[in-house]
Amino acid sequence: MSDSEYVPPKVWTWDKESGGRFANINRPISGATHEKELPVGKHPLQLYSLGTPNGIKVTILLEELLALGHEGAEYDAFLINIGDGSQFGSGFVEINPNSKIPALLDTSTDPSTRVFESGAILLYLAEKFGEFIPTDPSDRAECMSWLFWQMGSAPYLGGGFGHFYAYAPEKYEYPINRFAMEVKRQLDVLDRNLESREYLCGREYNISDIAVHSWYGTLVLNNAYNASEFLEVESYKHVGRWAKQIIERPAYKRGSLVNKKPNGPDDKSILERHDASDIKL
Ligand SMILES: N[C@@H](CCC(=O)N[C@@H](CS)C(=O)NCC(=O)O)C(=O)O
Repeated sequence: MSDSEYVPPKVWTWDKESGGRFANINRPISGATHEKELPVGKHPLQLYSLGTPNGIKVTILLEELLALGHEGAEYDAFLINIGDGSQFGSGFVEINPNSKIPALLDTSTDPSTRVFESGAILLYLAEKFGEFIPTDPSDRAECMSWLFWQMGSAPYLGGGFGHFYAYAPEKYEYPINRFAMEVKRQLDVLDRNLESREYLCGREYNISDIAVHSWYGTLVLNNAYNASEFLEVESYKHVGRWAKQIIERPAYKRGSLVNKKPNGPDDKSILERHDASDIKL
């Protein structure tokens, strides 16, 4: 426990400096901070995103769809730099009033269709192309269950554990304990499910695997928060097996490179994607 006890004031006030690594972008108000039109490329699908776990869900699915030959899944992926506040530009806020990446504009419909929330984007694309989502109602329900499980669970991992373990200005024992326990419980939920199933819903890879892998697969492969030892992620053997299997998929390899700043000369990450040839593997 911390030595100094915090006593909440009667009315909360905004302390601009208190947010740790994200102090300069987090605000208690929504809406645009500045006028900025979004660029529009040549393809049917316009994605405005960043290569975070929520962002790569969409580019991985798009690459899977393209690998199956769906030309309508061709996309322009524009970079939204959340570190410099681009999510608060007026054009972005028009397609996502919640000011968070990813956001998609489907220009093949009349009028164009906006979609925000990564889970909603996965569902929209899976339904549009009739892929990576089961048609049988029971199987579909299982897929939806794991998809929504991810959407409800990941904030404990990212906003809770990741924030306090990796980004908060100081290490506080209480929230780290609280969220480490929850994340380990979530990993155990996944591990027990994957003990008897190849993928989350059985033998078919679907959008729920894409969604869950981007957070929990990334975590067990030690690509998030440098917390693999702390959380003993190797003990979740079935999650580890599933996570390693998925990163071998060509579409995963392609999609996970998009909207990321390359980290050194051997890193094939790309800031924007406007053509299949932009990804060089
Ligand atoms: N539930 C949303 C969460 C999206 C989200 O949190 N995006 C983060 C990056 S991973 C973001 O844009 N943060 C910017 C901000 O909070 O201002 C989704 O799944 O799409």
